[in-house]
Amino acid sequence: MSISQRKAEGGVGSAAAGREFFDENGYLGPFTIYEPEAVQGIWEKARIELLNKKNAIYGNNKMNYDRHLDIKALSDVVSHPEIVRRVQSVLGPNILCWRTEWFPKYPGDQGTAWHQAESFVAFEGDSKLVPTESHDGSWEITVWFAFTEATRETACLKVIPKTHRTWFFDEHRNLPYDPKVSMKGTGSGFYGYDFEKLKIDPNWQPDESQALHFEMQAGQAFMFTSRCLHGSEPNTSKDKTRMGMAIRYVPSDVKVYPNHDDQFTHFGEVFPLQDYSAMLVAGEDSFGHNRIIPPL
Ligand SMILES: O=C(O)CCC(=O)C(=O)O
Ligand SMILES: [Fe+2]
Repeated sequence: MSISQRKAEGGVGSAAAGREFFDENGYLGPFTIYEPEAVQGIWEKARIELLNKKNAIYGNNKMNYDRHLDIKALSDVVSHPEIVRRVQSVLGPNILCWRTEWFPKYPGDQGTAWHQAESFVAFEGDSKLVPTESHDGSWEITVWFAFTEATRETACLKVIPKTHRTWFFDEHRNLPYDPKVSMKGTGSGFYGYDFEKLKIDPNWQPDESQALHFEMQAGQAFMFTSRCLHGSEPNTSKDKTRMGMAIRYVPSDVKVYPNHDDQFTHFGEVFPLQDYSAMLVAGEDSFGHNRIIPPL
């Protein structure tokens, strides 16, 4: 591992040191998965496949979640050994990818407001994730994978380290979806949900001076627990789109959508679950809580 890469991982080399850093800070990375030229080729093909929703499990759904279930190139990213081994260092040997989501920021787009999550009620219905074993530390991880470069100008991810130990938001409250909702004066929003309404203390304000901004090259990945305050600032560029894919992982004891037999709704879209499976990217599933498939 090069010195710059070790530095990029927060000064940690071994898996044990990585785990310690993650437990302490709530994140790890960024780390390089593909060189920028390689990921550009993957992205150019994948974005065309994303337009074809013939085999997409949610049909013609604008969110385009979970396309790793039908697009081989995305399944390859989700199950990439360099991502999976880092996830295993925190979650243990048996890993399910339970969701992939898109986070584009087009030129002029507002930022993503500070937020936290763990069981992903988000923002209608019930917990989407329910662990059945006790866990020492985090039991869900998001790996934010950069398909394009992400800079301060184009809305790179920001986090406030160590905030994963305190809940500032109540993710169990439901919120109505209203595409017209905007979060006053912040330049940020939450895609039609007023995240401010989830604040436990309505007067609390995040300490922006503690925020770290993680610029990333295309092909890099950043790992965090969604409990750690995270978000992004507006894309102030004139012509640069940044595209992130959030890959969400849990250990195999976690029940996924246990109270959502048929469907869930999110961002005004309906997601029927008849064809849904979690993807077992490492280890085994001795629990049998979820329908699972191997990588494509
Ligand atoms: O990309 C962003 O702006 C936010 C990403 C995010 O909230 C997530 O991956 O959970
Ligand atoms: Fe998030």
